[in-house]
Amino acid sequence: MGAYIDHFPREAKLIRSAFYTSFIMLALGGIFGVIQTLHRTDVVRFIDSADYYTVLTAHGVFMVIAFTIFFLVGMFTWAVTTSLERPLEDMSFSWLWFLMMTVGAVITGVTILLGFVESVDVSADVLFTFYAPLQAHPLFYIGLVLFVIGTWLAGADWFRSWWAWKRENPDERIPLPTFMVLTTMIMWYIATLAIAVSILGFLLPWSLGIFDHVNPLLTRTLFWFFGHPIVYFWLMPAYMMWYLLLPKFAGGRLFSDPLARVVFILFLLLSTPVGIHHQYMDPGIAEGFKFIVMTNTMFLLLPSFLTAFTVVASIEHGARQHGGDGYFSWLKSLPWREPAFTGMALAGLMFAAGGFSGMINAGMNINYLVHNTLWVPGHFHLTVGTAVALTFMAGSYWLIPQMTGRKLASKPIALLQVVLWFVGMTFMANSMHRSGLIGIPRRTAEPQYQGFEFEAALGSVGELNAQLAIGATLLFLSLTLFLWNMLITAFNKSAESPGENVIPTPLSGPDDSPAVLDNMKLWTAIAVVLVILAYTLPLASIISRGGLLGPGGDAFPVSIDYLTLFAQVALESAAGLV
Ligand code: HAS
Ligand code: CU
Repeated sequence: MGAYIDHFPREAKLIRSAFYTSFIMLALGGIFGVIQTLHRTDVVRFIDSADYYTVLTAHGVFMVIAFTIFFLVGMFTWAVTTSLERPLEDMSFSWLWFLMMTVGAVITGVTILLGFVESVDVSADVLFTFYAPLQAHPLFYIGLVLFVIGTWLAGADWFRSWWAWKRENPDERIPLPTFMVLTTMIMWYIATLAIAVSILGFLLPWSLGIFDHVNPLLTRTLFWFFGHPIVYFWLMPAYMMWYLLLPKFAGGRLFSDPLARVVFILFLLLSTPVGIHHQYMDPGIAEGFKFIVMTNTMFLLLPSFLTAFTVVASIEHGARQHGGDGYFSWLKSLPWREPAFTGMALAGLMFAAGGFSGMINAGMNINYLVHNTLWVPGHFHLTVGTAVALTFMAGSYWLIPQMTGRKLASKPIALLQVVLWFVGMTFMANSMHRSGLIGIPRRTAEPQYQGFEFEAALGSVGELNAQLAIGATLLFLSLTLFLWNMLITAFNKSAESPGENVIPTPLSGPDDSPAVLDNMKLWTAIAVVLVILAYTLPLASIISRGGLLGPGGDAFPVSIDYLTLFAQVALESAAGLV
């Protein structure tokens, strides 16, 4: 065994291209991020407030669609080829999906950026959620469609590798990394069906002028059908890195392969039937449906708790192999000087906080307090903005040398970079959560609302804004250091063996788990049934009242509380029985 590039030079090139593209997207997203924070906190203002939504849309789309997913496809290609120990089946097909994703991302990206050019009548200031009635230029949707089809083909590529491997190894368990890729992709196929229907069936024809209007509640609901699972589409590659790489870096082995499989299956089953927890405040969806969704969401905490347990146990095992002891002093035996380890561990720690703010979001009644306030961006800068982004950056310090055969330009700067991200995000997320609690809204260039005094019990608005601006500046600095390190590494003359591309075998391996865990057809079927159960009635009720194409009639009809009705009937019949 040597570095990845020694075994799979052709795949390494594809993975490198995916990673570099993702870094370019990260750079663009980062620039817009710092611009908008300094603008809304009134620290530095050089854009017009009217352009704020162009900036915010660019920040969102470049970060959470392009950066994350380009990185994911690189990561998953690494996982499948490494664990099946076989090259991709057909490189020209692989380059095709990569090309499709790139063309799609460029079309959507350029359409958004043209919003800055007043002389051209093209824009897409619709934020990353593209809720109707906000309308983008058709090219925005067309780019997205191409991008998503690219990811579908990428998934097909990995499935193809697995099928080919299975023919040669009919009796073997699916290797864990490939298992993670397959379950994630099945979830993605189910989730993206909704966004395909929403874009191709409604939003694109509407933007082309074929329909006069759409049903905003319907397209929103279809968006969140996809929009919740997408957050796990970002998270699952990060989890994969925590399961496969963190134990390795800590000098140990994964505690339990079966538990990891259970976690990924739970994500496949539960990620989609919870999307309505983003719509607790939407009128037109009955409270009963929202209650069911809240229950599902609370179950969905389980795989993350299992992950916290398994990953920390594996790290502890690693530390104890290297002289660590005591209840907590084993923490000192961890390789804190390794940026890849430290970055991922800090990302995990921050995710614990992000997970807790997620639980608060998920409570139907508390959600009313935080929805549409700065609390929510606080939540997702800890989750996608740190658990995912910092893990990807930290992982790159190991992955890029694997893919290039070149030495990492500067380890100390890499270490500084991951710590800076942690510190910057501490300021920013703290400020955002607290600002949200006093009612400061998200998604606005002018949060000050003249004449309105926010209750300052949790800190003055000035102090919160200062923290936000300091946080964003540190993050921008951290990002610059990361990109600089990657750029120099890519052109580094000194080639150095980057270490072995091996994933240590788990302490409890696949043979300790029931074979049914590997039954992809079964889990897909259950996942589909759960989605049907969760969405048929809400969608039917939205369509029956608002129509497929919306107003004309009432856009947001009165809601009927089915569950209350159901509970009433049940109670009355129970009373009748007694
Ligand atoms: Fe969320 C809104 C609920 C997780 C992203 N979320 C958002 C939005 C985004 C987002 C982008 O129920 C805003 C969308 C928009 O623009 O409107 N979220 C949850 C819940 C979870 C959750 C219950 N979210 C995520 C993840 C995201 C993400 C993951 C991205 C990657 N979220 C919500 C709700 C809303 C919402 C509502 C709507 C709010 C509203 O009103 O608009 C859970 O999955 C969280 C579970 C996590 C845990 C933490 C476990 C801890 C671990 C750490 C282990 C430690 C290690 C370190 C490895 C229970 C795993 C070890 C180190 C050593 C040194 C030992
Ligand atoms: Cu969600």
